[in-house]
Amino acid sequence: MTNIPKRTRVVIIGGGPAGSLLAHLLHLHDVETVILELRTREHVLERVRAGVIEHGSAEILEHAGLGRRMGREGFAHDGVQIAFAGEMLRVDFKGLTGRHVTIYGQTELQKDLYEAIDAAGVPLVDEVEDIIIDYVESESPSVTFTHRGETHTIASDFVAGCDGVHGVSRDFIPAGLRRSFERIYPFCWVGLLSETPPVSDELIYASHERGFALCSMRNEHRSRYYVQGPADTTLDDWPDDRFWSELISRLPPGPAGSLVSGPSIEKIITPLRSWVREPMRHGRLFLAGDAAHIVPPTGAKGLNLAISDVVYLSEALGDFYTSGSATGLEGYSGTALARVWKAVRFSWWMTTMLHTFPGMSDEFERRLQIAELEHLFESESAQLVMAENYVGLPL
Ligand code: RFL
Ligand code: PHB
Repeated sequence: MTNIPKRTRVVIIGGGPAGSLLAHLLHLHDVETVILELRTREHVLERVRAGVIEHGSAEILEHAGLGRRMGREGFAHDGVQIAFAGEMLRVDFKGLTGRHVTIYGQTELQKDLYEAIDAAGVPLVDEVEDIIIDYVESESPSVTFTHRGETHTIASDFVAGCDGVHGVSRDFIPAGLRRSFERIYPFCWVGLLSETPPVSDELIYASHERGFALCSMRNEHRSRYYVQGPADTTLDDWPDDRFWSELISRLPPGPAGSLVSGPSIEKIITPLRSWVREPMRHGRLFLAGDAAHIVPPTGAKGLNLAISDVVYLSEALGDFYTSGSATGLEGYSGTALARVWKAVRFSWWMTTMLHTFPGMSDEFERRLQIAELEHLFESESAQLVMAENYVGLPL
């Protein structure tokens, strides 16, 4: 039975990676928090999502004492492969930037985070409903919610909205003061997880007339694959056989010939969109992670942005409690959004370059796409730009 306090310093809404990492980082600054999560702990721990952790994100997790299992079980990847017109280009992250990415499932990171907050004694109240945030323009905002049929109110100094794309906290910023920016892409990804060895040591991003494909992994025995599908597709359209044959048809002969298929252990449909909500702060309510911005998964940036947001926010709150300075808190939205928009641009660029757009009827955009890919294949400077964005821009 979770003990629900009446007061805390920071109420965190949402116990995904943004919310639980924020709680952990604030604990390291000696700042007390409570996490309110809509779903059960088991549900949060079972969600299959991201796999690529930027160089800087991995360093942050290590410095926060969360790197032990990631160091043991994660894989450092020094580059990725881009497949186009039957050829493969290796973008050499290590050679170009001296940095790499780490392949470590979000599911594993979420386990590490819940272990850390449990060890720190942070209260995590799961299955909360009907969140209402009051008095965000005052010095004492409060959060009221229902838990197992009872209504509770927690008084606080600050509220952090880390409740993801379907969250409610961002709507407590008054309508007249907020703006959204959105681009919906006319396709989705169908993702499949299988107990099969990965087809390649590194990720393969494939551009093909039949549509985009991605070969990723979780470990030596577990692969994660994606294929582009129509925007209105459903899982019924994708029995395993169709998925595997579509994937293989989009890969160059080498990986197509060596790919090992097997029964799916999980399958999802992910719509692709870019969306940003500004500002990320109003009074004492702060937004972080998917609650404020969504990027298409092509650039592998969503989890990494959640991490950078909460680093900025925890440092600003840490400063406030140690020195009384509100400078970091006042600058939070601008600082976070500057980094967010660069990731939005990169994810849009990767998505536009690699997918087949149903609207490419006049062939102009297709010609531009081919020119973009050829330039990437031919130019080390273009590869450097991709590499520095993929491994992660500085915080
Ligand atoms: P989350 O993970 O959605 O967590 C939000 C939490 O808030 C809870 N919640 C509420 N709690 C209380 N009250 C309410 N009213 C609530 N409403 C919701 C939810 O239950 C949930 O637990 O957001 P967060 O913490 O901001 O983390 C963001 C990341 O999860 C997300 O950006 C990434 O998974 C995106 N992503 C990737 N990111 C990467 O950096 N690298 C990748 O390789 C990568 N691959 C991916 C991805 C996302 C994917 N999908 C499924 C969208 C691949 C895929 C297929
Ligand atoms: C994944 O492994 O799930 C993954 C990897 C790279 C991406 C997106 C998803 O760009």
